[in-house]
Amino acid sequence: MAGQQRYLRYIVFALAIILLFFISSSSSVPSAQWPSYKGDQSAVADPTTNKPAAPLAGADKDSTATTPNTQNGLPPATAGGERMNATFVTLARNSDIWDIAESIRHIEDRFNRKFHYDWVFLNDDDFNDEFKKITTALVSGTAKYGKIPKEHWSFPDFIDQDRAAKVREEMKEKKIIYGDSISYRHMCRYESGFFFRHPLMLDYEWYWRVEPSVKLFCDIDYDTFKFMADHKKKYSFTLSLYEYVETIPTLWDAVKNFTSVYPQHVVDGNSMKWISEDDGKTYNHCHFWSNFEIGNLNWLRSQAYIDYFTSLDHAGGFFYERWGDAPVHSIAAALMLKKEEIHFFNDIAYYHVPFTHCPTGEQYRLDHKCSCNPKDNFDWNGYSCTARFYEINGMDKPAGYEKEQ
Ligand SMILES: Nc1nc2c(ncn2[C@@H]2O[C@H](COP(=O)(O)OP(=O)(O)OP(=O)(O)O)[C@@H](O)[C@H]2O)c(=O)[nH]1
Ligand SMILES: [Mg+2]
Repeated sequence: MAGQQRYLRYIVFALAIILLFFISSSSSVPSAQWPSYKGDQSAVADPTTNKPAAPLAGADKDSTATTPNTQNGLPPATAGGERMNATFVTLARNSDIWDIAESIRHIEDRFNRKFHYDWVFLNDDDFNDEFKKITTALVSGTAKYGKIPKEHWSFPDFIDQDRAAKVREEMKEKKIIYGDSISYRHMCRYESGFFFRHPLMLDYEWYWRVEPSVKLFCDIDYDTFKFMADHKKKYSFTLSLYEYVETIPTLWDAVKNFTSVYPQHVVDGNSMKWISEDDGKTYNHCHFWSNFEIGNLNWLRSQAYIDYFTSLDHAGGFFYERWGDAPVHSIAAALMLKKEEIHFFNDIAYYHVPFTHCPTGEQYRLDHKCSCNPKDNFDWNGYSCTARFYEINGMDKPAGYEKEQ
């Protein structure tokens, strides 16, 4: 009887072992014994054609199949080296949350996940918890939230409210984009003259402006802030174009008034030729598109820039017309910086509706894993001022630019 029981116990034990073997071998979690793609080059698809790749001549079959393509990629997980005193800065409303989330993802994936620079968010209202929770989670540096003081986002007392209201009505009838908007005007004035003076921004020397729903199309494998510092740059752009004349009819008159009162703020060797075809008599409406900017905050906080902004502000055009911060910043950079202090970031592939800057040159685009269509590149289009920037600076246009015209 005892022998029979022992026999039964052995059978149960053996069945349990067999059962365990089946469970472990059918598990979906790969084990250490998971078969590798060892040497089987044909199993790996070529991402450009989606066809099986041909084995690489002389390559180590064991490693090429699974080694990620990191050639010319971003620097290591966290880039070492000197850090700059820099931050991203975004002006936004709570309702912009998902559009700014998209922009942050692009900037982080293509650049900041390696550098972890801070991000300052500014708003004329309080940011709500949802906005803060989502953006904090997305930013790899420290996210900071600031409220704009009322006096930086309201009508100055020297503005005639009735006159401003009449202008908005007229612009609405003429169907000028944002022509009837009060908040858009506060936004343009704030970006022109105040964001760099917000208490949160005073801690930094460099900024990169980011707007909702922008995209980056290529890896940026170096520190752009350090590049600016090392090369003595103060302002930069990716896209340039002609401003909508109806929004700035008297801006150039206000600029000329400023330069006559403060001739000392206009520097020798500036970019006047970029913004005027007649040595300053008239403005040709070229401007850097300021929804993207990497720049130096100390320049914007300098006496020269503050005098410039204050002078323009008193001319009233932020409210009696619809002056944008793009021509305001651009004219300042063109007149108050030396030519060499303005940088065109050909390598930052960028989109803000409706224009794209896609770097000219196929090899660059391949090396930096760019996903933009070169046909969308705006640079060599007749409505862009970038060719003019190359010409006045005596720069050679990138090889192949003619094909993109
Ligand atoms: N806090 C706040 N931010 C604003 C307001 N209006 C615009 N902004 C922000 O200011 C920046 C510029 O505004 P946009 O609406 O993008 O202006 P735009 O680029 O000329 O026009 P779009 O083609 O609509 O992008 C963006 O970062 C906006 O989020 C506002 O009333 N309050
Ligand atoms: Mg925008």
